[in-house]
Amino acid sequence: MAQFTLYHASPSRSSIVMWMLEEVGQPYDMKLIKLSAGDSLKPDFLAINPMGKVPALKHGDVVITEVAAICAYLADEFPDKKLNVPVGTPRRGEYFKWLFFGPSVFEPAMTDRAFPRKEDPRAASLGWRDFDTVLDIVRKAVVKGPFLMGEQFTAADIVIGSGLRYGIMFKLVPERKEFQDYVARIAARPAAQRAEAKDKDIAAKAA
Ligand SMILES: N[C@@H](CCC(=O)N[C@@H](CS)C(=O)NCC(=O)O)C(=O)O
Repeated sequence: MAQFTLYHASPSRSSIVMWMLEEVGQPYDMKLIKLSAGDSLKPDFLAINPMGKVPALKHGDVVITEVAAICAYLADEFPDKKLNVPVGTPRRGEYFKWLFFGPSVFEPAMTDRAFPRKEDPRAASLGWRDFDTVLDIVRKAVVKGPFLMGEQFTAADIVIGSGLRYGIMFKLVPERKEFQDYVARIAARPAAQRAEAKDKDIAAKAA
């Protein structure tokens, strides 16, 4: 039995964690959760993640949920892979900024764009700005390249880059060259390709 078990619905946000697991190169077992069959809301899975959402990653007796938390955890767990910015390095602050920016700013702003509200909430009470402003912040960060932290590819690229990939796929992020170039750079990584191939294989078997 591998030390990690990924609860995965293919394709979904848990595909991002699969990519991260491929980056750290650790063996992992996979438990497939079929969202269309309501698996995520069944008691067995609710015992793993009471929110009934994938991904969840089991490491020994510990269950970790939330994409960005899992990516940060794995990056710190395997520092030899150089996917984190270590404690004691001032740039860890910027690295953390991007890890948190993904789920707490980029994703909610993109969701607001995808599902506009009937009534605009008070901007000052939201933890994020409008999608165009947020996207421009991401654009300025990726245009310098090659990665968010410069020459070093980190878990933050997996989090923010996956948001961009999905955003482009769902036509929420404009197909601008700077986004496409960055996404192509990270998607070409062997680990990203392995994760994508595994998702294709799962989809083919389910068809
Ligand atoms: N905040 C969570 C979001 C996870 C999430 O929304 N997962 C979706 C799949 S992409 C899910 O499990 N949906 C099933 C459902 O809502 O029943 C994270 O970042 O991990």
